[in-house]
Amino acid sequence: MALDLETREQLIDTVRRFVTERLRPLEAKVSEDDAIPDEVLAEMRELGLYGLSIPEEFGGLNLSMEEECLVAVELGRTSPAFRSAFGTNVGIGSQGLVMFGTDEQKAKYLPGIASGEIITSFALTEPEAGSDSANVQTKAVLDGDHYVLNGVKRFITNANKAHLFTVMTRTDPSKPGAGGVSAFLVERDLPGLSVGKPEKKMGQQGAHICDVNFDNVRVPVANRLGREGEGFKVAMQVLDRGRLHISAVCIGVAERLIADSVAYATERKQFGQAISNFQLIQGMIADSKTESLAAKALTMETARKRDAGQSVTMEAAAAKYFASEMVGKVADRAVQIFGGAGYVADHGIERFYRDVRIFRIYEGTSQVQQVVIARETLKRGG
Ligand code: COS
Repeated sequence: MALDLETREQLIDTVRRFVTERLRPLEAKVSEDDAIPDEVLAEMRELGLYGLSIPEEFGGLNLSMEEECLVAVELGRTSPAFRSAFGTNVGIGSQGLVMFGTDEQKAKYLPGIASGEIITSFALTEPEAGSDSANVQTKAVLDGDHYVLNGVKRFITNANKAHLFTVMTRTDPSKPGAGGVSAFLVERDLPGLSVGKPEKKMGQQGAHICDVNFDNVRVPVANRLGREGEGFKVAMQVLDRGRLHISAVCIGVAERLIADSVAYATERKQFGQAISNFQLIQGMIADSKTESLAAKALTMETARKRDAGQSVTMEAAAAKYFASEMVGKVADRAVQIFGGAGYVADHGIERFYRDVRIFRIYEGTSQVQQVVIARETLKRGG
């Protein structure tokens, strides 16, 4: 349900101030320490950031998709690792439960997810199932009133902190593709579940991804999400939504980098004047601004369509594709405008350049988005 305009503005203003005053000064430290300070995580909980998308009856803010995207743009104006801390609770870690959960499942987990006491992760990817996510091999075999899970999940965001995983498994080995996949809510402390060490990554230090191993993990039948064989649909619908959220974050990062580039170009002098006077610099700023505005228009229009109840599989893929490629180009131009200063660590520009690279990969690579866009367009006949 949409907030009234005044409340929406207040929320956006609060998030903007938190980002500017609290998070931005910590960017270099978080990157160096590869950790977000506990007191900052506590403040995020107090602000309600873990519960942005959770229905009000369970303690969340129940934002519409458009509102969530507006907030995500604000959150994008700082290191993306900060958003990642609660991003799984807002998106891929909680939305399977919100969309497909039973009343009992929702009552059990959603209040803790909204408050941030329960951290969630989305466990789809496996060593042999990346873009081909219908190929999941993690098995769930029915045994009385439990399923027994065996397998490995890979690159799972926030797995090191998570209390609850949405896990896509194969319950029907006779169906090799999407039809044999079922989703489960799996609690972290079940015997046989273990989490690997955080991977060393190119960027977004402070956000972590790990393997999750299942060795005869007994999960109650009551924790199945949706029907048997419905797990792939759960994953795809969660991702349709998640892709819009990521698009909005990309726009926020782009706006930040454009502002930083403008500030630097205005102050930096070469050939006796500010480099912002040079048309070749202006050309880069104009391209970044134009592409960022286009990504915002597409993302917000798609969010409003989703709020109106329309299917946005194609449009969300298009937004994610365009926005993630856009922010890659904007980050590259920012390094170029900063020149040598962009390549060294002091201004944080090279850090953003590395941080944004993952946007073209996770929640579906650009190539997967192209496939989704083309398939849907062909289906619709244009
Ligand atoms: N919403 C609802 N249902 C969907 C759907 C969606 N967005 N997309 C697909 N489905 C359904 C299809 O309708 C189909 O159902 P039926 O068999 O009943 O017709 C079923 O799911 C299989 O769909 P499809 O044939 O398109 O599956 P593919 O194996 O060809 O996979 C891609 C399609 C590549 C698009 C999919 O695997 C994908 O998105 N991969 C990337 C996954 C990803 O983003 N990983 C990142 C990890 S999370 S950070």
